[in-house]
This record gives sequence, C-alpha cells and structure tokens, in this order.
Amino acid sequence: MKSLIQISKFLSLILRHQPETIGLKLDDNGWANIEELIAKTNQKGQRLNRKLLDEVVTTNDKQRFAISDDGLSIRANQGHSLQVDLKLVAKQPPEVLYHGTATRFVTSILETGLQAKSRQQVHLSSDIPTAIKVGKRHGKAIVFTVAAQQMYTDGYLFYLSENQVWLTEKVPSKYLQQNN
Ligand code: HQG
Repeated sequence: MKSLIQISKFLSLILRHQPETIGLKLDDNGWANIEELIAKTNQKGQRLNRKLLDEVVTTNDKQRFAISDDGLSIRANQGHSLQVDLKLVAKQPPEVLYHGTATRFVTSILETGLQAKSRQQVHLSSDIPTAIKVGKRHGKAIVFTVAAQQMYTDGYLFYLSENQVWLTEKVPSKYLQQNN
C-alpha cells in the first residue's frame, strides 16, 4: 500500500465493514488482534507492519482507530456497518448537533427522517464546518440542525464516539431544520 491514507481506507474497510476480505474476525466489541491483522494483510500481498499501523493510528486526521490499552488490538471508533458493541455510554448531547448531507437526499430525509442506512447509527457533528465536509463526500453539501437536546428529553439516546462523533439510532424529521 502506497500511502498512509490508503492504509487508513483499507483499515476502515476491514475494521468497519468486511474483515472477511482477509479472513479476519473481529470480537463482539469490534476489536481485531493486531498481529493477526498484519499477518493476514501481508498474506493478501499488501505491505503492512506494526510501525506503519501505529503511524496511521496516530496521524489519522479523524482519529478513526483506537489501539487497546494492552497494545494488542485495534478497532474503528465509529462508522461500522458490522454489528459490533462499542460499549459506549449514553450521554447527554448539546442543545443542537449537525448533519451534513447532499442536496439530493433532502426530500427523502424530510419525509422519513435521518436513517442509519448502511451504518449502525446516524452520525452527527458538533460543528457546522465538519458537517459540511461530511456532506461534500456525497455531492453538493447541505446541513441540517438537529434538535438534539429536545430528542434527548423525548427519550432518544446519544453516544459520543472516542473520536468525537455523535451517534444516535435515527432522527425523525420533526427534529430537523434545514440550514442553507
Ligand atoms: C443519508 C464519515 C435519504 C445521509 C463521515 C448520508 C461521518 C438519507 C447517507 C461518517 C436518509 C449515508 C458517516 C434518508 C440518511 N433518505 N438519505 N431518509 N437518511 N440519509 O456515509 O453521515 O471519513 O453512511 O444523510 O465523516 O455521510 O468514514 O453516512 O448522506 O462521520 O471516518 O444517507 O462517515 O467518516 O451516508 O457519514 P454515510 P454519513 P469517515
């Protein structure tokens, strides 16, 4: 693999979506054994070693990955399509959060609310610039303000991932306000 970004993308695929691609299994909490991950990656002809892996984890722009306290395992902090239990503790959200998406999804979102789609949860940002970046990944960006505190009062649970992404199961459209 040529760059740290490519390794990060590869790790996202393996640790969030398809560990079976290299014959790897994650535990119930999403952890992979690092030695095994490296060995199986190399077996597939992709160069990876502990030094490179550590470099990806520490330099990653969004801190997408965490290494366990004993240094033996790695997991993705959020973004899974796989069923994993990250053991996050429910937390009171701020008054509002933001969700960046593409303009072409607006009609559908206003009809059915924000859904997790292929991921385990809906991802929310705590500031608008981050939400714009997330939205741009899909096309022309648009940002929704989410009445997070109101949702929380109404019984919805919120979680904050280790890399500061807010997660919730769904956001009904009555809690959404279009920003731009
Ligand atoms: C949209 C990246 C139509 C939703 C980011 C989004 C984030 C609907 C898309 C993280 C809908 C799903 C997650 C509805 C939701 N109708 N469209 N009812 N409900 N959608 O990629 O939030 O770089 O699964 O608005 O930065 O864009 O990978 O979710 O546009 O933190 O670490 O369906 O992934 O992080 O797209 O991004 P995604 P997301 P990483």
